[in-house]
Amino acid sequence: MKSICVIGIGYVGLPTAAMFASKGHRVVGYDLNEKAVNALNKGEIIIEEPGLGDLVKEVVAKGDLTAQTTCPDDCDVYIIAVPTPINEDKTADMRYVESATRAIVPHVRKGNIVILESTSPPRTVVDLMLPILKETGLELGEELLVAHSPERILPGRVLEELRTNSRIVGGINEKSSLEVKAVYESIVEGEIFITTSTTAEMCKLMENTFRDVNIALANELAKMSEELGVNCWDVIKMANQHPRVNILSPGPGVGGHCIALDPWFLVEKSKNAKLIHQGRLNNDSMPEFVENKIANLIGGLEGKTVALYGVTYKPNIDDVRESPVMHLANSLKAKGVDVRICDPHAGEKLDEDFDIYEAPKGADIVVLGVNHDEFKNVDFTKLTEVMRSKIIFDTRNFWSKADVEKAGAKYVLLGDGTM
Ligand code: SAJ
Repeated sequence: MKSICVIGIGYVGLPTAAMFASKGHRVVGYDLNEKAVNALNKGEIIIEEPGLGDLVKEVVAKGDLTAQTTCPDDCDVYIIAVPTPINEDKTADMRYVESATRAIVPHVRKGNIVILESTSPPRTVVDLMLPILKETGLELGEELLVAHSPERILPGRVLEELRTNSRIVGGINEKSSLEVKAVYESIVEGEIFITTSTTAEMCKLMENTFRDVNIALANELAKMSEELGVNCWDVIKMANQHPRVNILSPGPGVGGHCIALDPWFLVEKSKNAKLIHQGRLNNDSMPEFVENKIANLIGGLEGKTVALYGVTYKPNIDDVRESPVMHLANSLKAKGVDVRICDPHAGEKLDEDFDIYEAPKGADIVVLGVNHDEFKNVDFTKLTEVMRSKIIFDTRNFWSKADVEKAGAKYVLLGDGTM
Protein backbone atom coordinates (compact mmCIF):
# COMPACT_ATOMS: atom_id res chain seq x y z
CA MET A 1 0.00 0.00 0.00
CA LYS A 2 1.22 3.46 -0.81
CA SER A 3 0.75 6.91 0.59
CA ILE A 4 -0.63 9.12 -2.14
CA CYS A 5 -1.01 12.89 -2.35
CA VAL A 6 -3.64 14.11 -4.79
CA ILE A 7 -3.14 17.76 -5.63
CA GLY A 8 -6.47 19.35 -6.53
CA ILE A 9 -9.59 17.76 -5.04
CA GLY A 10 -12.08 18.84 -7.70
CA TYR A 11 -14.05 16.98 -10.36
CA VAL A 12 -11.14 14.64 -11.15
CA GLY A 13 -8.91 14.67 -8.08
CA LEU A 14 -11.62 13.93 -5.54
CA PRO A 15 -13.01 10.74 -7.10
CA THR A 16 -9.46 9.58 -7.85
CA ALA A 17 -8.40 10.19 -4.24
CA ALA A 18 -11.50 8.44 -2.89
CA MET A 19 -10.98 5.48 -5.19
CA PHE A 20 -7.34 5.00 -4.12
CA ALA A 21 -8.38 5.36 -0.48
CA SER A 22 -11.07 2.71 -0.93
CA LYS A 23 -8.36 0.28 -2.04
CA GLY A 24 -6.43 0.70 1.21
CA HIS A 25 -3.95 3.40 0.24
CA ARG A 26 -3.42 6.31 2.61
CA VAL A 27 -4.50 9.34 0.62
CA VAL A 28 -4.08 13.05 1.34
CA GLY A 29 -5.92 15.59 -0.77
CA TYR A 30 -3.97 18.84 -1.05
CA ASP A 31 -5.93 21.86 -2.22
CA LEU A 32 -5.71 25.60 -1.60
CA ASN A 33 -9.52 25.82 -1.52
CA GLU A 34 -10.30 25.80 2.21
CA LYS A 35 -13.99 25.18 1.59
CA ALA A 36 -13.25 21.99 -0.34
CA VAL A 37 -10.69 20.85 2.26
CA ASN A 38 -13.00 21.48 5.23
CA ALA A 39 -15.91 19.76 3.50
CA LEU A 40 -13.79 16.73 2.65
CA ASN A 41 -12.50 16.38 6.21
CA LYS A 42 -16.12 16.24 7.34
CA GLY A 43 -16.79 13.52 4.74
CA GLU A 44 -18.85 15.88 2.60
CA ILE A 45 -18.55 16.81 -1.07
CA ILE A 46 -19.38 20.06 -2.84
CA ILE A 47 -20.02 18.62 -6.31
CA GLU A 48 -22.86 16.46 -7.65
CA GLU A 49 -21.74 13.02 -8.85
CA PRO A 50 -23.59 9.71 -8.41
CA GLY A 51 -22.10 7.49 -5.69
CA LEU A 52 -19.25 9.87 -4.85
CA GLY A 53 -20.83 11.24 -1.65
CA ASP A 54 -21.19 7.78 -0.12
CA LEU A 55 -17.70 6.67 -1.10
CA VAL A 56 -16.09 9.82 0.31
CA LYS A 57 -18.05 9.51 3.54
CA GLU A 58 -16.88 5.93 3.94
CA VAL A 59 -13.16 6.47 3.29
CA VAL A 60 -13.01 9.66 5.38
CA ALA A 61 -14.74 7.87 8.28
CA LYS A 62 -12.13 5.11 8.08
CA GLY A 63 -9.34 7.70 8.15
CA ASP A 64 -7.97 6.64 4.75
CA LEU A 65 -8.66 9.99 3.09
CA THR A 66 -7.84 13.36 4.64
CA ALA A 67 -7.36 16.81 3.14
CA GLN A 68 -5.12 19.77 3.88
CA THR A 69 -4.17 23.15 2.46
CA THR A 70 -0.43 22.46 2.63
CA CYS A 71 1.65 20.00 0.67
CA PRO A 72 2.45 16.81 2.64
CA ASP A 73 6.01 15.53 2.48
CA ASP A 74 5.82 11.90 3.46
CA CYS A 75 4.09 10.51 0.35
CA ASP A 76 5.23 7.95 -2.20
CA VAL A 77 3.12 9.25 -5.08
CA TYR A 78 2.10 12.81 -6.03
CA ILE A 79 -0.81 13.05 -8.48
CA ILE A 80 -1.48 16.44 -10.02
CA ALA A 81 -5.15 16.89 -10.88
CA VAL A 82 -5.49 20.66 -11.03
CA PRO A 83 -7.54 22.62 -13.58
CA THR A 84 -6.03 23.67 -16.90
CA PRO A 85 -8.37 26.49 -17.93
CA ILE A 86 -8.16 28.59 -21.04
CA ASN A 87 -7.16 32.23 -21.33
CA GLU A 88 -9.20 34.89 -23.16
CA ASP A 89 -7.00 34.37 -26.23
CA LYS A 90 -7.72 30.60 -26.19
CA THR A 91 -4.24 29.63 -25.01
CA ALA A 92 -3.88 27.20 -22.11
CA ASP A 93 -3.54 28.68 -18.65
CA MET A 94 -0.89 26.40 -17.15
CA ARG A 95 -0.41 28.35 -13.91
CA TYR A 96 -1.96 25.65 -11.74
CA VAL A 97 0.12 22.82 -13.21
CA GLU A 98 3.21 24.95 -12.85
CA SER A 99 2.50 25.94 -9.23
CA ALA A 100 1.52 22.38 -8.28
CA THR A 101 4.80 21.11 -9.72
CA ARG A 102 6.73 23.78 -7.85
CA ALA A 103 4.84 23.00 -4.64
CA ILE A 104 5.99 19.39 -4.58
CA VAL A 105 9.69 20.09 -5.31
CA PRO A 106 10.67 20.56 -1.62
CA HIS A 107 8.73 17.43 -0.59
CA VAL A 108 9.65 14.67 -3.04
CA ARG A 109 12.28 12.10 -2.11
CA LYS A 110 14.27 9.40 -3.89
CA GLY A 111 11.93 6.70 -5.22
CA ASN A 112 8.84 8.96 -5.40
CA ILE A 113 6.45 9.11 -8.34
CA VAL A 114 4.95 12.25 -9.90
CA ILE A 115 1.90 11.86 -12.16
CA LEU A 116 0.18 14.58 -14.17
CA GLU A 117 -3.51 13.76 -14.67
CA SER A 118 -4.67 17.22 -15.79
CA THR A 119 -5.41 17.52 -19.50
CA SER A 120 -2.54 19.54 -20.89
CA PRO A 121 -1.09 20.77 -24.20
CA PRO A 122 1.38 18.42 -25.91
CA ARG A 123 4.91 18.55 -24.41
CA THR A 124 3.76 19.88 -21.01
CA VAL A 125 5.58 17.16 -19.06
CA VAL A 126 8.77 17.55 -21.05
CA ASP A 127 8.87 21.33 -21.47
CA LEU A 128 7.12 22.62 -18.33
CA MET A 129 7.36 20.01 -15.60
CA LEU A 130 10.76 18.38 -16.05
CA PRO A 131 12.78 21.62 -15.81
CA ILE A 132 11.02 22.37 -12.50
CA LEU A 133 11.41 18.82 -11.16
CA LYS A 134 15.15 18.95 -11.96
CA GLU A 135 15.41 21.38 -9.05
CA THR A 136 14.86 18.43 -6.70
CA GLY A 137 18.39 17.30 -7.53
CA LEU A 138 17.02 13.80 -8.12
CA GLU A 139 17.81 11.89 -11.31
CA LEU A 140 14.59 12.06 -13.33
CA GLY A 141 13.36 8.70 -14.57
CA GLU A 142 15.63 6.88 -12.08
CA GLU A 143 15.28 8.47 -8.64
CA LEU A 144 12.11 10.40 -9.42
CA LEU A 145 9.65 8.73 -11.78
CA VAL A 146 7.40 10.95 -13.87
CA ALA A 147 4.45 10.28 -16.17
CA HIS A 148 1.30 11.73 -17.69
CA SER A 149 -1.80 9.61 -17.22
CA PRO A 150 -4.76 11.59 -18.49
CA GLU A 151 -8.12 11.31 -16.78
CA ARG A 152 -10.86 10.23 -19.20
CA ILE A 153 -13.85 9.91 -16.90
CA LEU A 154 -17.28 11.08 -18.01
CA PRO A 155 -19.04 13.39 -15.53
CA GLY A 156 -22.12 11.56 -14.33
CA ARG A 157 -20.37 8.17 -14.60
CA VAL A 158 -17.11 9.03 -12.91
CA LEU A 159 -16.69 6.16 -10.44
CA GLU A 160 -17.74 3.50 -12.92
CA GLU A 161 -15.44 4.87 -15.65
CA LEU A 162 -12.48 5.32 -13.29
CA ARG A 163 -12.67 1.62 -12.57
CA THR A 164 -13.59 0.15 -15.96
CA ASN A 165 -12.07 2.48 -18.61
CA SER A 166 -8.74 1.62 -20.10
CA ARG A 167 -5.94 3.94 -19.03
CA ILE A 168 -2.97 5.48 -20.82
CA VAL A 169 0.30 5.90 -18.95
CA GLY A 170 2.97 7.97 -20.66
CA GLY A 171 6.22 7.92 -18.75
CA ILE A 172 9.35 9.95 -19.37
CA ASN A 173 11.07 6.56 -19.67
CA GLU A 174 10.01 2.93 -19.44
CA LYS A 175 10.83 2.65 -15.77
CA SER A 176 8.45 5.55 -15.02
CA SER A 177 5.70 4.02 -17.17
CA LEU A 178 5.95 0.63 -15.48
CA GLU A 179 5.94 2.03 -11.93
CA VAL A 180 3.01 4.33 -12.66
CA LYS A 181 1.12 1.50 -14.33
CA ALA A 182 1.52 -0.48 -11.10
CA VAL A 183 0.01 2.41 -9.13
CA TYR A 184 -3.13 2.49 -11.28
CA GLU A 185 -3.48 -1.29 -11.32
CA SER A 186 -4.92 -1.07 -7.82
CA ILE A 187 -7.96 0.90 -9.03
CA VAL A 188 -8.26 0.24 -12.80
CA GLU A 189 -9.82 -2.96 -14.14
CA GLY A 190 -9.47 -1.89 -17.79
CA GLU A 191 -6.30 -2.36 -19.83
CA ILE A 192 -3.41 0.02 -19.09
CA PHE A 193 -1.41 1.11 -22.14
CA ILE A 194 2.16 2.31 -21.85
CA THR A 195 3.60 5.05 -24.06
CA THR A 196 5.57 8.31 -23.91
CA SER A 197 4.33 11.36 -22.01
CA THR A 198 3.82 13.44 -25.16
CA THR A 199 1.91 10.64 -26.91
CA ALA A 200 -0.31 10.34 -23.84
CA GLU A 201 -0.98 14.08 -23.95
CA MET A 202 -1.89 13.85 -27.65
CA CYS A 203 -4.15 10.82 -27.09
CA LYS A 204 -6.24 12.60 -24.50
CA LEU A 205 -6.57 15.74 -26.60
CA MET A 206 -7.46 13.81 -29.74
CA GLU A 207 -10.20 11.85 -27.97
CA ASN A 208 -12.01 15.02 -26.97
CA THR A 209 -11.20 16.66 -30.30
CA PHE A 210 -12.67 13.70 -32.20
CA ARG A 211 -15.93 14.25 -30.34
CA ASP A 212 -15.84 18.03 -30.78
CA VAL A 213 -15.26 17.81 -34.54
CA ASN A 214 -17.99 15.18 -34.89
CA ILE A 215 -20.47 17.41 -33.00
CA ALA A 216 -19.34 20.35 -35.17
CA LEU A 217 -20.26 18.27 -38.20
CA ALA A 218 -23.68 17.52 -36.69
CA ASN A 219 -24.21 21.21 -35.96
CA GLU A 220 -23.22 22.11 -39.51
CA LEU A 221 -25.68 19.52 -40.75
CA ALA A 222 -28.42 21.13 -38.61
CA LYS A 223 -27.70 24.53 -40.15
CA MET A 224 -27.61 23.12 -43.70
CA SER A 225 -30.85 21.25 -43.03
CA GLU A 226 -32.64 24.44 -42.06
CA GLU A 227 -31.34 26.06 -45.22
CA LEU A 228 -32.34 23.15 -47.46
CA GLY A 229 -35.61 22.03 -45.86
CA VAL A 230 -34.38 18.68 -44.52
CA ASN A 231 -34.86 17.19 -41.05
CA CYS A 232 -31.31 16.60 -39.81
CA TRP A 233 -32.49 14.14 -37.14
CA ASP A 234 -33.89 11.86 -39.87
CA VAL A 235 -30.61 12.18 -41.77
CA ILE A 236 -28.57 11.28 -38.68
CA LYS A 237 -30.79 8.36 -37.75
CA MET A 238 -30.64 6.83 -41.22
CA ALA A 239 -27.01 7.67 -42.02
CA ASN A 240 -26.02 6.07 -38.70
CA GLN A 241 -27.53 2.78 -39.89
CA HIS A 242 -24.44 2.54 -42.09
CA PRO A 243 -21.99 0.26 -40.29
CA ARG A 244 -19.15 2.76 -40.43
CA VAL A 245 -21.01 6.03 -39.76
CA ASN A 246 -21.75 7.56 -36.34
CA ILE A 247 -22.79 11.20 -36.51
CA LEU A 248 -23.36 12.72 -33.07
CA SER A 249 -26.23 15.08 -32.19
CA PRO A 250 -26.54 18.79 -32.89
CA GLY A 251 -27.57 21.11 -30.08
CA PRO A 252 -27.15 24.61 -28.66
CA GLY A 253 -23.37 24.17 -28.50
CA VAL A 254 -20.65 22.22 -26.77
CA GLY A 255 -19.91 22.94 -23.13
CA GLY A 256 -18.06 21.64 -20.14
CA HIS A 257 -14.50 21.95 -19.10
CA CYS A 258 -13.12 19.38 -21.52
CA ILE A 259 -14.48 19.04 -25.04
CA ALA A 260 -15.10 22.77 -25.42
CA LEU A 261 -11.54 23.61 -24.37
CA ASP A 262 -9.12 20.82 -25.16
CA PRO A 263 -9.07 21.25 -28.96
CA TRP A 264 -7.74 24.79 -28.40
CA PHE A 265 -4.61 23.25 -26.83
CA LEU A 266 -3.87 21.68 -30.20
CA VAL A 267 -4.72 24.87 -32.10
CA GLU A 268 -2.26 26.71 -29.83
CA LYS A 269 0.55 24.24 -30.40
CA SER A 270 0.18 23.36 -34.08
CA LYS A 271 -0.39 25.47 -37.16
CA ASN A 272 -1.80 22.34 -38.85
CA ALA A 273 -4.83 22.10 -36.56
CA LYS A 274 -7.12 23.80 -39.10
CA LEU A 275 -10.13 21.47 -39.16
CA ILE A 276 -9.97 21.34 -35.37
CA HIS A 277 -10.00 25.13 -35.21
CA GLN A 278 -12.97 25.37 -37.57
CA GLY A 279 -14.85 22.74 -35.55
CA ARG A 280 -14.44 24.85 -32.42
CA LEU A 281 -15.75 27.92 -34.24
CA ASN A 282 -18.75 25.92 -35.56
CA ASN A 283 -19.68 24.72 -32.09
CA ASP A 284 -19.14 28.11 -30.50
CA SER A 285 -21.52 29.65 -33.06
CA MET A 286 -24.49 27.56 -31.89
CA PRO A 287 -25.79 29.71 -29.01
CA GLU A 288 -26.05 32.64 -31.42
CA PHE A 289 -27.72 30.45 -34.03
CA VAL A 290 -30.29 29.33 -31.44
CA GLU A 291 -30.78 32.93 -30.30
CA ASN A 292 -31.51 34.05 -33.87
CA LYS A 293 -34.05 31.26 -34.23
CA ILE A 294 -35.76 32.34 -31.00
CA ALA A 295 -35.91 35.92 -32.31
CA ASN A 296 -37.45 34.72 -35.59
CA LEU A 297 -40.01 32.57 -33.80
CA ILE A 298 -41.25 35.30 -31.45
CA GLY A 299 -40.67 38.38 -33.62
CA GLY A 300 -37.65 40.02 -32.00
CA LEU A 301 -36.19 39.84 -28.50
CA GLU A 302 -36.51 43.15 -26.65
CA GLY A 303 -39.24 43.04 -24.01
CA LYS A 304 -39.97 39.36 -24.63
CA THR A 305 -40.08 36.56 -22.06
CA VAL A 306 -38.23 33.29 -22.64
CA ALA A 307 -38.64 30.27 -20.36
CA LEU A 308 -35.38 28.33 -20.55
CA TYR A 309 -35.30 24.71 -19.41
CA GLY A 310 -31.85 23.44 -18.43
CA VAL A 311 -28.71 25.59 -18.36
CA THR A 312 -26.02 23.11 -17.32
CA TYR A 313 -23.50 22.00 -19.93
CA LYS A 314 -25.17 18.62 -20.30
CA PRO A 315 -28.06 16.61 -18.81
CA ASN A 316 -28.45 15.44 -15.21
CA ILE A 317 -25.42 17.17 -13.73
CA ASP A 318 -25.10 20.51 -11.89
CA ASP A 319 -22.05 21.79 -13.78
CA VAL A 320 -22.54 25.09 -15.63
CA ARG A 321 -18.89 25.56 -16.61
CA GLU A 322 -18.58 26.68 -20.24
CA SER A 323 -22.28 25.99 -20.67
CA PRO A 324 -23.49 27.18 -24.08
CA VAL A 325 -27.05 27.49 -22.73
CA MET A 326 -25.82 29.75 -19.93
CA HIS A 327 -24.09 31.79 -22.59
CA LEU A 328 -27.39 31.96 -24.48
CA ALA A 329 -29.26 33.01 -21.31
CA ASN A 330 -26.80 35.85 -20.65
CA SER A 331 -26.90 37.01 -24.25
CA LEU A 332 -30.72 37.06 -24.24
CA LYS A 333 -30.74 39.03 -20.96
CA ALA A 334 -28.31 41.56 -22.44
CA LYS A 335 -30.80 42.08 -25.28
CA GLY A 336 -33.66 42.96 -22.93
CA VAL A 337 -35.25 39.53 -22.61
CA ASP A 338 -36.81 38.39 -19.34
CA VAL A 339 -35.21 34.92 -19.08
CA ARG A 340 -37.00 32.58 -16.68
CA ILE A 341 -34.67 29.66 -15.99
CA CYS A 342 -35.76 26.27 -14.70
CA ASP A 343 -32.94 23.90 -13.79
CA PRO A 344 -33.53 21.21 -11.16
CA HIS A 345 -29.78 20.42 -11.02
CA ALA A 346 -28.04 23.82 -11.13
CA GLY A 347 -30.92 25.85 -9.65
CA GLU A 348 -29.24 26.40 -6.29
CA LYS A 349 -26.24 28.00 -7.98
CA LEU A 350 -28.37 30.50 -9.89
CA ASP A 351 -29.71 33.90 -8.81
CA GLU A 352 -33.21 32.80 -9.70
CA ASP A 353 -34.67 29.40 -10.51
CA PHE A 354 -38.29 28.67 -11.37
CA ASP A 355 -40.33 25.57 -10.90
CA ILE A 356 -41.23 23.58 -14.06
CA TYR A 357 -44.77 24.96 -14.29
CA GLU A 358 -43.90 28.42 -12.97
CA ALA A 359 -41.15 29.21 -15.49
CA PRO A 360 -43.48 29.57 -18.52
CA LYS A 361 -45.78 32.16 -16.84
CA GLY A 362 -46.26 34.91 -19.44
CA ALA A 363 -43.54 33.43 -21.69
CA ASP A 364 -43.47 34.00 -25.43
CA ILE A 365 -41.57 30.75 -25.92
CA VAL A 366 -40.32 27.73 -23.99
CA VAL A 367 -36.80 26.67 -25.01
CA LEU A 368 -35.44 23.28 -24.02
CA GLY A 369 -31.71 23.88 -23.56
CA VAL A 370 -30.69 20.72 -21.71
CA ASN A 371 -32.58 17.44 -21.56
CA HIS A 372 -32.58 16.71 -17.81
CA ASP A 373 -34.61 13.61 -16.86
CA GLU A 374 -36.98 15.81 -14.82
CA PHE A 375 -38.24 17.37 -18.05
CA LYS A 376 -39.12 14.08 -19.74
CA ASN A 377 -42.72 13.68 -18.65
CA VAL A 378 -43.87 17.29 -18.50
CA ASP A 379 -47.57 17.95 -18.92
CA PHE A 380 -47.64 20.24 -21.95
CA THR A 381 -51.21 21.36 -21.31
CA LYS A 382 -50.27 22.58 -17.83
CA LEU A 383 -46.98 24.01 -19.13
CA THR A 384 -48.44 25.99 -22.02
CA GLU A 385 -51.67 27.25 -20.45
CA VAL A 386 -49.79 30.01 -18.60
CA MET A 387 -47.77 31.11 -21.66
CA ARG A 388 -48.38 34.31 -23.62
CA SER A 389 -47.86 32.45 -26.90
CA LYS A 390 -47.62 28.71 -27.09
CA ILE A 391 -44.35 27.92 -28.83
CA ILE A 392 -42.02 25.11 -27.72
CA PHE A 393 -38.51 25.13 -29.16
CA ASP A 394 -36.63 21.87 -28.55
CA THR A 395 -32.87 22.10 -29.21
CA ARG A 396 -32.24 18.47 -28.22
CA ASN A 397 -34.88 16.35 -29.99
CA PHE A 398 -36.10 15.34 -26.54
CA TRP A 399 -39.78 16.21 -26.44
CA SER A 400 -42.53 14.66 -28.53
CA LYS A 401 -44.00 16.80 -31.30
CA ALA A 402 -47.29 14.91 -30.97
CA ASP A 403 -47.51 15.59 -27.21
CA VAL A 404 -46.84 19.29 -27.70
CA GLU A 405 -49.36 19.59 -30.54
CA LYS A 406 -51.96 17.69 -28.52
CA ALA A 407 -51.71 20.51 -26.00
CA GLY A 408 -52.50 22.99 -28.80
CA ALA A 409 -48.96 24.40 -28.95
CA LYS A 410 -46.48 24.82 -31.81
CA TYR A 411 -43.44 22.51 -31.73
CA VAL A 412 -40.17 23.56 -33.34
CA LEU A 413 -37.10 21.34 -33.38
CA LEU A 414 -33.55 22.60 -34.00
CA GLY A 415 -32.48 21.50 -37.48
CA ASP A 416 -35.83 20.03 -38.52
CA GLY A 417 -35.87 22.02 -41.76
CA THR A 418 -39.18 23.74 -41.11
CA MET A 419 -37.79 27.23 -40.62
N1 SAJ B 1 -22.82 17.17 -27.01
C1 SAJ B 1 -23.52 17.49 -28.17
N2 SAJ B 1 -23.89 16.46 -29.00
C2 SAJ B 1 -23.59 15.17 -28.73
C3 SAJ B 1 -22.88 14.85 -27.56
C4 SAJ B 1 -22.49 15.88 -26.73
O1 SAJ B 1 -23.82 18.66 -28.44
O2 SAJ B 1 -23.98 14.31 -29.52
C5 SAJ B 1 -22.40 18.25 -26.10
C6 SAJ B 1 -23.01 18.12 -24.72
O3 SAJ B 1 -24.28 18.73 -24.68
C7 SAJ B 1 -21.98 18.85 -23.87
C8 SAJ B 1 -20.66 18.59 -24.61
O4 SAJ B 1 -21.02 18.10 -25.88
O5 SAJ B 1 -22.23 20.23 -23.85
C9 SAJ B 1 -19.71 17.64 -23.96
O6 SAJ B 1 -20.37 16.55 -23.34
P1 SAJ B 1 -19.86 15.04 -23.39
O7 SAJ B 1 -20.83 14.23 -22.63
O8 SAJ B 1 -19.60 14.65 -24.77
O9 SAJ B 1 -18.43 15.06 -22.70
P2 SAJ B 1 -17.81 15.65 -21.34
O10 SAJ B 1 -17.20 16.98 -21.65
O11 SAJ B 1 -18.75 15.59 -20.19
O12 SAJ B 1 -16.66 14.57 -21.05
C10 SAJ B 1 -15.64 14.36 -22.03
C11 SAJ B 1 -15.48 12.85 -22.25
N3 SAJ B 1 -14.67 12.62 -23.45
C12 SAJ B 1 -15.09 11.81 -24.46
O13 SAJ B 1 -16.16 11.23 -24.44
C13 SAJ B 1 -14.15 11.62 -25.59
C14 SAJ B 1 -14.85 12.21 -21.04
O14 SAJ B 1 -14.54 10.85 -21.30
C15 SAJ B 1 -13.56 12.94 -20.64
O15 SAJ B 1 -12.97 12.41 -19.49
C16 SAJ B 1 -13.91 14.38 -20.35
O16 SAJ B 1 -14.44 14.95 -21.56
C17 SAJ B 1 -12.68 15.11 -19.89
O17 SAJ B 1 -12.53 15.30 -18.68
O18 SAJ B 1 -11.81 15.44 -20.72
